[in-house]
Amino acid sequence: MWVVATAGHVDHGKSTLVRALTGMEPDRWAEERRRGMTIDLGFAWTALPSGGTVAFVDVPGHERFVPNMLAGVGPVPAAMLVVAADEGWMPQSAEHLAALHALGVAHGLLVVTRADLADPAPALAQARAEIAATSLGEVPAVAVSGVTGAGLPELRAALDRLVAGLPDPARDAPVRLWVDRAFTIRGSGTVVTGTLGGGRLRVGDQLDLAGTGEPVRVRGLHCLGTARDEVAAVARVAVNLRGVSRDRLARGEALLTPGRFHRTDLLDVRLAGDPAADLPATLTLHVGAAAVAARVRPLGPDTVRLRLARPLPLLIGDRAVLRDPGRHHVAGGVTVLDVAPPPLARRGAAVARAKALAELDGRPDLAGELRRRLLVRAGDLTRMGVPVSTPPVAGDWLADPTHWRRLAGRLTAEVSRYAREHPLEPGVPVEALRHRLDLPDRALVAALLTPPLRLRAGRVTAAAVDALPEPVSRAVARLRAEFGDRPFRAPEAERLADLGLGPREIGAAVRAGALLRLAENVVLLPGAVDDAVRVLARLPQPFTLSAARQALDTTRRVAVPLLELLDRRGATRRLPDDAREVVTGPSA
Ligand SMILES: Nc1nc2c(ncn2[C@@H]2O[C@H](COP(=O)(O)OP(=O)(O)O)[C@@H](O)[C@H]2O)c(=O)[nH]1
Ligand SMILES: [Mg+2]
Repeated sequence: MWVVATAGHVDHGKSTLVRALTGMEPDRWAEERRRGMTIDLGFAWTALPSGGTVAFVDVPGHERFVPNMLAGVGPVPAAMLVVAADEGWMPQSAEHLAALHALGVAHGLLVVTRADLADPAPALAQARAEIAATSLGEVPAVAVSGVTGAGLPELRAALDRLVAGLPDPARDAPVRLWVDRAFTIRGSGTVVTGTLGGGRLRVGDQLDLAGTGEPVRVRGLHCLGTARDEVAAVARVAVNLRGVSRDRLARGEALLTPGRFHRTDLLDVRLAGDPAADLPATLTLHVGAAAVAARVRPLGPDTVRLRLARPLPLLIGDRAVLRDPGRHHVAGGVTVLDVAPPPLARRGAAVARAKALAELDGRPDLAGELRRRLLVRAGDLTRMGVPVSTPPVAGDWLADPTHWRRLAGRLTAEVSRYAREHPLEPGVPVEALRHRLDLPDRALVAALLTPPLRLRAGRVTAAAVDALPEPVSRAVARLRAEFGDRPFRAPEAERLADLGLGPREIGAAVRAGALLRLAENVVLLPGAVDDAVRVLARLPQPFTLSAARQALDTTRRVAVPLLELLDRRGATRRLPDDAREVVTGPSA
């Protein structure tokens, strides 16, 4: 089954056309039939020549009911734009087309109706040109008369070709069913309807209400007027719900697969077309079948932060319409860039955020999200609409690779520092490391450990150091204490000899990860490499050997082999004139 929404100016023949195609009455209300005007959404369906079924969401054309129109087209990926031959292009032809464009609708059909009343050619030519400039692009066009039936076979054939070109829905996706109607049926209780764009529904399923998060159960399902045990996308569905009364449900609510969506009242979006400069402070955000007041805070030239009056289950990449309800026109389309944006409390945070947003395009990007969030739970990202394809570093934590390497370096340095400050303790308590590295979970500390570091009885120790012969580990402990706050002042050869650290002992300590050997009789503590990179990164780049030596507060005897080691590890780069620079980015 496929779902197509109508669009077009009032009285251009949309409902007449749906009636002629389906034999069903899309205007459901007595008032609509009395006034001969669609006020709310109508629903009807028919079999196509190919055997497939197309359901129509028939929308009102009157400018007063544009919000209803938006609720109907919001979840629907294809549109049938209707223009009357005798009236041609009119204001709501343009406004409806603008809404379809704002939502990024890419599949459509132009129908010029009332072709029995006037030559359809001029209306057709103008409408085609208007449509060609939008997300719909070049669309097929058919001239019909809903009264004489002329052109209807061609229209059915064109609809068949239209639906054949629609993308296949993701049937294993979680369900986000935007409610476009809610009512009570005597004997059954609460029923909601909507366009199921992805996933599947079964009788007995538990779903969450987006508004409150409370659980509801599917008691019955109807599709095309028939009871079903299961309905897969794409479909128009009616869902009979257990566990919720009618007055708790309204258009704009959504039924969700539990735990699969992030409900947010704060989001960052990109505006299409017009710049953000002179937007009113409050607009209405139309997304899915929902319409919610939004406070607008401009960030970049085409990016804004929206604070919603109530939370919605939004995904990165969702398309929506911002509309000024007072001025009766579509202010523009938005693409959701971030549904869990950082607060803008610090000074300069808004400017930094605008810069970050300038690089986003609404396509979920795992590497980019990790780069911005550094550490994040896989479940949190999938709930925002980001597919996760990399393994977690611990539990369901994902880490940005560069950040993770830096954390590992900091962890080693913290372990050494702690050992210096608490020489008598058998290692660092895990909680102390978690706190010092500002990690949200102790499991991350454990995951950062690499030999010779290991976890024993809630503390992190350099395991192999314990395995060194007593005199050597005691000598290393003395050295560690003597470094004090000058980590690059390597002890003189005589001092090493005094402590009983000859080449063999030093070799054992290096293998155990307790010392770092730069050259014969030149040793530092293992954390010195990372410390040195941090110190050097603060120098004006590039820097000379002498500048490095001074910054590190050491001598040529240490600085020369230390810089060579950093070169080999790719942390620094030696330039042709012998100056160096710190390599930033992933290889550092
Ligand atoms: N002659 C003629 N009248 C039509 C045709 N389609 C619609 N109408 C008339 O135009 C008026 C508005 O039609 P309707 O379907 O309600 O327009 P909507 O507001 O776009 O849904 C009604 O009086 C219809 O009978 C057509 O193809 N030929
Ligand atoms: Mg109508």
